[in-house]
Amino acid sequence: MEQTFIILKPSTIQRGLVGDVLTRFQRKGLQITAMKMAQLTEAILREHYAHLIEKPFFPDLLRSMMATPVILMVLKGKDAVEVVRQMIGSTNCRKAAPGTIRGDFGMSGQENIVHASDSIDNAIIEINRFFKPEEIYDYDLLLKPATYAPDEL
Ligand code: IDP
Ligand code: MG
Repeated sequence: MEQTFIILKPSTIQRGLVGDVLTRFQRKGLQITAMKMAQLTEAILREHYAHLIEKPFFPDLLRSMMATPVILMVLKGKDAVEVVRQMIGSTNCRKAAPGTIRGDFGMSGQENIVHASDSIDNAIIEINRFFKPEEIYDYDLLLKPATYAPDEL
């Protein structure tokens, strides 16, 4: 099954929303296969946000992502990359649809609660950037037969 990479951003830690966001992913039926707290560095953020380095807001984005430690996660499920992108909503929380994580929990374009991989290829790159193979756990989710039909497994 597909895996995707998530960051619970510093604003989520500061605002006490870690449990609420995590609950949404778990209730959906996604499996947590890796999770840790880490202080991100400028070097790793320059890799992770390479597509944004030339943007005027990049220095603010760096400061924001290093303001506190973050929580890094890998979530597993059928079509997990697309499912999670739909769950988080549009980049700007003020434009994100109600019912999405950003639409329900945020008011900002920058302080937008959560990062999630935007493609299967990027998910693989990002998981490898932030996790060692031995930090990702391969275990059986006992509720799987109640979560999926046999032909979806
Ligand atoms: P995404 O997080 O929805 O994939 P990206 O375009 O990859 O959006 O941007 C990465 C992060 O950079 C966003 O989540 C947000 O924190 C920040 N960001 C993107 N566009 C803006 C902007 O116009 N102003 C301020 N911050 C932005
Ligand atoms: Mg992105």
